[in-house]
Amino acid sequence: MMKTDTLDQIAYELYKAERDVSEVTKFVDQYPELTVETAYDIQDKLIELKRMHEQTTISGLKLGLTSKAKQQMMGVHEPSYGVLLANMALNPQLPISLKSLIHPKIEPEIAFVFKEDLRGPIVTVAQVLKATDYIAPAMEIIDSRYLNFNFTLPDVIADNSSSSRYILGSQKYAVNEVDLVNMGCIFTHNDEIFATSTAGSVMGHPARAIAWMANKLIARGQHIRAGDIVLSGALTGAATMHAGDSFTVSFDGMESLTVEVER
Ligand code: 0L1
Ligand code: MG
Repeated sequence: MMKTDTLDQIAYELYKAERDVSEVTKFVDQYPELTVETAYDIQDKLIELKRMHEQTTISGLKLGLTSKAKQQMMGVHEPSYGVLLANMALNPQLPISLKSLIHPKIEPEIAFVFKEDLRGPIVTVAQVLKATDYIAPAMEIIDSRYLNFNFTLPDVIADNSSSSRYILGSQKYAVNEVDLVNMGCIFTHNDEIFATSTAGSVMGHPARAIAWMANKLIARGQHIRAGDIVLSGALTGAATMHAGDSFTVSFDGMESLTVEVER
């Protein structure tokens, strides 16, 4: 069992790393007893710190590590989740400044916005779809606070699953307007194809990742709330961001979403 003071201290170090745009080294080296469950306790503390100091509110949740490729890379068998805050939302009409980010990467996602609460422990894909108000193309900027993105599963969970910023397209789609298994996705970087994928690359169906999360959250007394935005997991690998870059995600049947990085 790790002491509460230690959990508070790790949460504060992660908060400070983001605030000061600096990196930390992974905590499992120092605390090999750090478990996934304890890491979610640290994540809760980190979110409380950010809400208090940044005067912001929770806007939703994100899935991470949903692709088999990323899970194998990290030697884990399950995804992770993190919390989205209102001040992480960026407007796609405005160029993105990298000034406050450490080593940002960007990835295409499908956002689900909920009209009903969704509580585990036996949430199904059908229930996720029924509780969804609309979906929208999205991108997530991930910016691990760990040196060189070097971490284990508990480390990354404590660090709010590397979440940093998110961008939603303005068009809304009903869940039955597109094929959430076979829908193609092309992710371009400076007009060159960076990667292609299909919606089903996220655990066979992005709503399956959300069902997994709803079933995990209830064990911590938490749930998806009406109004929440949920990023359901990356469809491709993440692209490193540099000044002047442009990124576009085009999903079959949905309006494409482009973001530009400040020069
Ligand atoms: O959203 C994600 O898939 C990121 C989860 C954490 C892994 C990473 O930082 O690469
Ligand atoms: Mg992501």
